[in-house]
Amino acid sequence: MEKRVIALLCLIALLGACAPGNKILIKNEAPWYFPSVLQVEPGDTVVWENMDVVVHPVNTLSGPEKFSSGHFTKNFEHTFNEPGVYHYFCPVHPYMQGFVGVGEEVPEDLVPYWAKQYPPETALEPVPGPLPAEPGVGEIWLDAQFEKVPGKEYAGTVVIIDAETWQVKDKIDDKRLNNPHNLWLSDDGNSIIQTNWFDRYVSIIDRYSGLLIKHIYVGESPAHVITANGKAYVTLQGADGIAVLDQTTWNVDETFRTVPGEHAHATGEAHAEPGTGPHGHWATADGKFFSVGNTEGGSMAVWSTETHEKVFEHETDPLPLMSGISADGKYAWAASLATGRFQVFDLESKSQMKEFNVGKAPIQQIPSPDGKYILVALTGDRAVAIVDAQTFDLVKTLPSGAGAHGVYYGPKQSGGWYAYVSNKFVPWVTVIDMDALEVAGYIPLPKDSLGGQGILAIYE
Ligand SMILES: [Cu+2]
Repeated sequence: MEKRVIALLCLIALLGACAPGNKILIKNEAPWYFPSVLQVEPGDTVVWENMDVVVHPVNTLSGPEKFSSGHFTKNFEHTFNEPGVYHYFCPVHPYMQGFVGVGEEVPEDLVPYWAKQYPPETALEPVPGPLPAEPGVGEIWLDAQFEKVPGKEYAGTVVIIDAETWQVKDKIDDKRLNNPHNLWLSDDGNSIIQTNWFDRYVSIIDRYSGLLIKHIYVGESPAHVITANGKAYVTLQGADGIAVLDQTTWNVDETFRTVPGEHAHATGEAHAEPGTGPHGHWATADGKFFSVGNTEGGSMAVWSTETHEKVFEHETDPLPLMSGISADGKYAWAASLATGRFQVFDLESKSQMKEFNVGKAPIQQIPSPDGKYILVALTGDRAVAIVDAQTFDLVKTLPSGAGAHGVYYGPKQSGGWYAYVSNKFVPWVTVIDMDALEVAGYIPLPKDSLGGQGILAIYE
């Protein structure tokens, strides 16, 4: 055969192999983009096909040109004309990160360890230290959001730890749990309210039997949940809203929007504009106000639970995954996943009063029950920062684990508090002694129970 013919056949064969190769599938399990690193040539078109039920916008973090898909539901395509390396992510679930190398190879060290392979190499790290010497009280419920269970379609389980023995005593793997992200105790202490971040439902779980007793439609990408005034407030990150649930009937009383009018995606339509993407929130002690981080919109806002009106809003650096508020409602704060900038707002004068760098990639920023400190999980530093809640000075930073994410507090048996810190990419929970401000120990998890995000101590 002539050399030219062979070359042509090879080219046809290559094109045949290339065409489906320019597709990236989006799924609801790690590493979310299949493949997470794709090589193409200038002029090639790449198609993202969303296999999941909720939206995953494609936004560039860095690259020769920037683009943003908006809230597409099924397919999004982009033609890459400028050569170079493109780093993109999902602004709703920011650990979803992928790369397109256009006529250039993607440098290995640019790809985050969790996007490279799953489970990541950190999952094999040995637990760094012993169990806490002093027992805690009650139980710790942990959302192992990435855990895969054979026969269960969606990722995620809820792991229950006995805080007196530090042993895992149960695991909830109901088939309906879909990327369980954040959880809260009902006011009567009988139920756990569990969000399913890659779905449209909130699960109500019986605290004692661990059975899922109700599965309620709330809307796109329910992220965090808190309670106040007999209600549960659930942020709908993909639908730009807050669903208000009655704790007696578990019906959705109403859903108010964090953008004017109805969100187009709530009706199942795609739309081009990015939303506010409300994610993590926190309420005052009297339950009259809560503060929320608008992850996609790059701001924080304080809402009245009585009028459902926004009483304060301020810009933040990109990707604030949460905003907290002091028990007395005097101060609110938010930290940026992208820059580590921690901003504090005086809600009386309605202005920013302080800012500082808290560390790399902060996520939850939870005030301690005694009001003394705010613990900030630093997913990028694998650490947790302790911030003084009166002066808003950074007190110290303690090691936690890869993907440090969530914080919650539970009592020590002899009095005082422990903080429990979840870590997405290692199988343990870090325990901080809030009197000594030191690591008290580590709670090992089953090796597959990765993805630790929402964490809740139940001790009443
Ligand atoms: Cu997403």
